[in-house]
Amino acid sequence: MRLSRSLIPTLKENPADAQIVSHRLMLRAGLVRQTSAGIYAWLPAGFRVLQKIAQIVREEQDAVGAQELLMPTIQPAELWRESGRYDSYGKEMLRIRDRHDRELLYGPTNEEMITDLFRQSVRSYRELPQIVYHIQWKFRDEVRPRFGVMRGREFLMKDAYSFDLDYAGALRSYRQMMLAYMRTFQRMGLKAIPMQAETGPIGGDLSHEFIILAPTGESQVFYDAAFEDIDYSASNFDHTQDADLARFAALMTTHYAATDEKHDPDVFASVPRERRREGRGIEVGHIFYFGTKYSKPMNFTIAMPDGKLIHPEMGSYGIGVSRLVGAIIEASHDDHGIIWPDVVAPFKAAILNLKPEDAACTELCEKCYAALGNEALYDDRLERPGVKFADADLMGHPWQIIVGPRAAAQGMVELKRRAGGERHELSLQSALEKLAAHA
Ligand code: 5CA
Repeated sequence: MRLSRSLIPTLKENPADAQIVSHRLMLRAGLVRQTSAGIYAWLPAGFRVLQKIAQIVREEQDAVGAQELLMPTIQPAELWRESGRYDSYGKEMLRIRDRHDRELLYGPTNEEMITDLFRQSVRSYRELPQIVYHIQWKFRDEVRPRFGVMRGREFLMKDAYSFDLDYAGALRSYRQMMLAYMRTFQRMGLKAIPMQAETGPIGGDLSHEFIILAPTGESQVFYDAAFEDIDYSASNFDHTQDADLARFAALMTTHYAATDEKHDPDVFASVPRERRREGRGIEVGHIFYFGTKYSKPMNFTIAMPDGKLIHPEMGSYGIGVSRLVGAIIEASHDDHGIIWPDVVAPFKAAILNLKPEDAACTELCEKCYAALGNEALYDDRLERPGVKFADADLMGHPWQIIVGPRAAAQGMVELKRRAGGERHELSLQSALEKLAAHA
């Protein structure tokens, strides 16, 4: 992309209304713009990050056998009357009437709709277990939307739903999701800790929140520092083997970790003093086991081998895809701006043309841009070098290829790594090779 013709409106000054660093940087780096309270437009660079995060989430859901589908954002009120949540959900639910005076709502979550889809066509024990998921926009009319995309009203969520014949099966699905979640967050360079949590309006009796530690987080958390040393790289866990899942779940749940709602000071006191940690965290995911809470009132039954009918055991599993953009920035920035982890960066590299009116400079930049294509943001603007340096640091591209007239005359460029800040002068060819090797 050529920056001169991109909708990436960077800002020099800090926007007055943004209280936390990720919100400030998302506005300043031109990733998003607010269109109504708690509702954001994703501009080209921000949308690239959102899509990269969604793709990692998708790959890890697929890897444990979940099937992707897409349910609509608008749902009929009747389904929610069946579960009893139409009234209990309260003012957070955006209720709508169509021209025929039919009651609809903009979905805050999809337990009812997926239960309805399953009961229409799944009848036999032979068809279960199954896990399905979608990545879809949700709306919750939060009283106080704040912190940008971290607590929005419209936000992108990955929500998965599991259907099993019995508790043992439901527990297996729960653990498979827990494994998928740890792999997902790790791939994004985040250290998430699963913590016992309240179930809230989703309901049920087994629930974990996945928390990223950050001083600006909305949750107060308590945990055993032993967690920081666990190598949960998780590659040695096979999601199809119950023994592996049990071993993984034990690793995730042995050490004390709880949000303030579930915190038990007496149990926490049994953690050796030097390992007790207390701090703030951002909830990037939340998983729930709730048994027959929806399948029973919605009368979804499955025929067992002996002909008996049972209500399937269910769970639901959410990841805040749009919230993750903010959470990653909270975890990875410095005074100059964002430092994107390579895997979610909107562009792998920025090409900084320090003197567009210089023929050698521009020729080398064009060559570089042709080689990198869509992965590069080419700063071809007629701006001072200082502006380009500042914007590139602000936007946080993992690499900067800096092309000035003196070195360009020799076919040389400067390659800068955003994290760490090392710079090396080398030929364009070597710079491109270095980038390729870093895939
Ligand atoms: N149905 C369940 C699981 S699919 C559910 O809705 N869970 S949730 O309420 O915990 O939401 C899942 C995730 O969405 C949260 O962990 C959080 O990361 C994200 N999320 C929730 N509310 C917001 C919001 N207002 N803004 C941005 N992200 C949000």
